[in-house]
Amino acid sequence: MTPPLTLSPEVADAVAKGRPLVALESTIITHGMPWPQNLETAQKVEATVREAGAVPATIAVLEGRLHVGLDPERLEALAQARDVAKLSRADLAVCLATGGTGATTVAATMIAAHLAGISVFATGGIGGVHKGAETSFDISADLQELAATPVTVVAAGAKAILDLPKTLEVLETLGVPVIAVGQDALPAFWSRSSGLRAPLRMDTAAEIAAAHVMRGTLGLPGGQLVANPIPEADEIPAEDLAPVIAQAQAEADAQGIAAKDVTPFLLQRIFELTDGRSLDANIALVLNNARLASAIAAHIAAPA
Ligand code: PSU
Repeated sequence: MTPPLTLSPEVADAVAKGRPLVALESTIITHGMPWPQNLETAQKVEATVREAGAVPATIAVLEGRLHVGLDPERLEALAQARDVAKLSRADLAVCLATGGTGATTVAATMIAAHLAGISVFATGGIGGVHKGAETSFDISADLQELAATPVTVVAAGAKAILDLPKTLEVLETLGVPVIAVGQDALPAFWSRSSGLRAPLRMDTAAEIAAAHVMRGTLGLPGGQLVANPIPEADEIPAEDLAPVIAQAQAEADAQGIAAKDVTPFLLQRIFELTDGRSLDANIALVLNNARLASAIAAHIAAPA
């Protein structure tokens, strides 16, 4: 039996010809950003990947098939859909086997990208260890996926709503390379620096591509987390955000928000509390990540 995988004609052609491809997730569209900025951003990200010479492959589960590459109509329908499932490693097979529809998180998008033969994936920020995890045990399945599936994920670090020191510790335990791009500090999503030193630093797309290929040569499972700082002009200083994040987190705790609902709740509240500033920054950092991911994909497709 083969997986119920549907590659768009453009993606199938690029895979067959060994052209650079960049996988893109859909949870950021359905749960990460409000309408209509979610659709506008998804379209802009695809256009950015194309301008950079790669082929975008937005991934989602539609009526029991894993789509890699969405046509404009499907992308728009997904962006407008309500109550879409948020799929991670645990629920992907159940959704496919029951003919369901759902958006893919970082974890599920990595699985799909790997099945389709795509090595590089751009997103905003990965999930990680939530604040208070010592009692809630809330740790994103994205971390385990980075340890298991050989896809290089370009993000602006882990989201600043998380406990970043604990997230780094878990990634270290899992053997996931965390590579800051062009600086020593780990970026913190909306801000360029988390104040923590990243375990690794690389300055060029070519180096990052070479490290991806080397992991494969060594037979190491798992991918790389490329932590690309948000452009300076778009960042929100960490000290401006800290009280906002604390308020959103306190509201989530008071309302008993748990499991998969935590991240979407926090992102939405921070959007409201910053009068949309957090969304502008989120869009800017995703586009920035799409550009770097395209350059890495080009180097993997045609090594120097
Ligand atoms: N990047 C963003 N916004 C998002 C996400 C990433 O800029 O909403 C999504 C990704 O799909 C990621 C998920 O996998 O947030 C993390 O969810 P959780 O913390 O529940 O694992």
